[in-house]
Amino acid sequence: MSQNNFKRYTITSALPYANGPLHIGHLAGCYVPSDIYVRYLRSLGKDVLYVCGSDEHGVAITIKAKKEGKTPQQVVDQYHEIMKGSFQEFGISFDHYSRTSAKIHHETAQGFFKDLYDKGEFLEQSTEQYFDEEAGQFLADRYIEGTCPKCGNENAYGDQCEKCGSSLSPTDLIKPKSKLSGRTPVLKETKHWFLDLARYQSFLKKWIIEDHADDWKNNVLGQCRSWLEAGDGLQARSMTRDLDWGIKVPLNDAEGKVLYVWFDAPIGYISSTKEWAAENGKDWEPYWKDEDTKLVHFIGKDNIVFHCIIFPAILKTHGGYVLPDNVPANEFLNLEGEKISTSRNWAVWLHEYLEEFPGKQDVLRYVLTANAPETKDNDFTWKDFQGRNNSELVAIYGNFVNRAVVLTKKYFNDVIPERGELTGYDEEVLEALAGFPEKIASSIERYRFREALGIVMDLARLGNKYLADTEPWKVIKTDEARTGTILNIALNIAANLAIVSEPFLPFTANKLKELFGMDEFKWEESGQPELVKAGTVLGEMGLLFEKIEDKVVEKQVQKLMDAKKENEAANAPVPAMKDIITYDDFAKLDMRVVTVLEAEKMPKSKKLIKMKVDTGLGHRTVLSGVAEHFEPEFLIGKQVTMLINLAPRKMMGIDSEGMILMAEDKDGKLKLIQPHEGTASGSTIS
Ligand code: B3M
Ligand code: ZN
Repeated sequence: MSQNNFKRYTITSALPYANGPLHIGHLAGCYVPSDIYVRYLRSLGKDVLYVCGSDEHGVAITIKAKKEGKTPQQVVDQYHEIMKGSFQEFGISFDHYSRTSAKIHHETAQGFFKDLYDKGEFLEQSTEQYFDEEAGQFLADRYIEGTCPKCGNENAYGDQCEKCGSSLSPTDLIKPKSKLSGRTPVLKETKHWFLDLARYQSFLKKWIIEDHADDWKNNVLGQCRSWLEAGDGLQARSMTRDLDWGIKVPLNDAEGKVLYVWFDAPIGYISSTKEWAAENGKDWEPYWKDEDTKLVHFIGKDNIVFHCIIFPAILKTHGGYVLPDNVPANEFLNLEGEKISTSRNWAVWLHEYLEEFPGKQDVLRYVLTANAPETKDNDFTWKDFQGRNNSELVAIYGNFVNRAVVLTKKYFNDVIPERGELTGYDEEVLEALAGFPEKIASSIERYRFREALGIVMDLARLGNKYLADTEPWKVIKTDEARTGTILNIALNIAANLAIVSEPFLPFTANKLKELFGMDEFKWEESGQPELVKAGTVLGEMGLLFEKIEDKVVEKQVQKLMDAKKENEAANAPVPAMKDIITYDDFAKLDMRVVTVLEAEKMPKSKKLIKMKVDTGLGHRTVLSGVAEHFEPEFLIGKQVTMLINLAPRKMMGIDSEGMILMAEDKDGKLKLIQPHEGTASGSTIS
């Protein structure tokens, strides 16, 4: 299992759907872990290729396009750029970031399909599927809604009921409805190409459950087992869809059909490699075909079946490709106790984070790793974010490095002092230092990034403790040479810290690199007692970490609460209709356009504003409970609508002679009801 048995490394992380910006769940799920792993391999000097790209097909895209009133192409163009930018900003160091709309990808995916087709690997089956006669198209699972047969939820999807979690097929739904037209769809025959997974059952079982029992993560093995050991075994799965967005099925009798997005997406890793190779004058094939290549897929848990069962079956059948050595899938990250949700806006968006915490990419990387959902779902909270920043990054890492640097500046003019004779304690500390890189590496190689980061922080703790124990700020008063030795050792611990923390905190490590004038991060050089030499002049470092105040995180929590309220309001039902009235009832209401002449807050009232209005029939005084919604100045001069024949009512000692009409939003916000411009005061409303 040692890294050294492989000649090169192909590392992939899931291709995110180009249907929205990235949030912390994406980073925690697979991008930060894969980036840590890759940076570590690079610092070992390995031949590593790290590829990714945008997943631009499937109904995830077409549904978004429909919702935004855009074409699918416009949607993917927009989000591809946004996602690519966010990855760059967070230091996710892909060698190449492609997209599945690329020509090379269409060709590659079609090539795979054709190859499997020619080998007779597909079962051609005609089945009846729902068709929307008004929209003139077959309906993908997610385009059908209806009542769940298991729990009665009226908004179950064609593939799943989100309320009771049952997995469904569209024909299971009671009262199915097309999301395109709202009509009841009809069943119509359509032909599709199914991958007969049963044929690979025994191979997959041996490869995963026997060969990888010891090195794959338990959560991954567990899911694979549940597929492979299910009573009726692996079922055939359709690799094509009736959809007008995607990669055309490369057969003559497949008009209007595209490849299933999960057929083409993983092949995107290969296309991305081809594109990278073409742009860099390299050969792509060894990265996928040479037995000495270690292929690792970083993904989230919802992608396990596709990466451990379906894609390997495709690669195996095609032949000539290596299979993944590991698929270290993470569980999910929740946010403040609730599932992250794009549609409910319950998320921390990366572009917004950067606006509010500029330059603090490493803080987020740190928190997401220290609290990574490696073995179970985990929760991101702003309180934890603040705590880890203040009491770990600032108090341990930052404090240690700062003290060593500041004292060197103060006592030795920024020059790393000579190391004199070592005490027993010095030797002990240097010996401990030497043991760190291997421990950290061992955790990284087993995909235990939280654990690895914990050990990195232990090294910072060691440095902190060393300074606290040796007290150079006191020793300087009596023994400059000894002070020099202490700071020399402390700075060496810091330089080592730079190397071993670089995979996790690349921005911070780079500052240390500048400080020490190091040229590259070489893992093999870490652990050395004299990594940086006496006489070296320290460069500029800049601030590493700074305390985050309560009010800053409270604002973030508030922002989430606001999003929740807004969302609840948006989804709240519109109030039901009141009882029917007759025309005569209606005709009794005398509603007019009036103009507000004066408006002021009622003293001692939170809610009431007193207005004087021109009704066209004279001036009236009205009290209106709108002080929490409008400033009096805003109302002056506005034309609004008023019920003028409402019996006067005394409020706070004043007669209110009528009622100003308001529209009330679902979230309780009031809006004025205003006439078309230039309507005279006193105009009747009917
Ligand atoms: N786009 C699903 C997802 O974003 C899918 C991953 C493809 S990896 C080849 O969760
Ligand atoms: Zn249900």
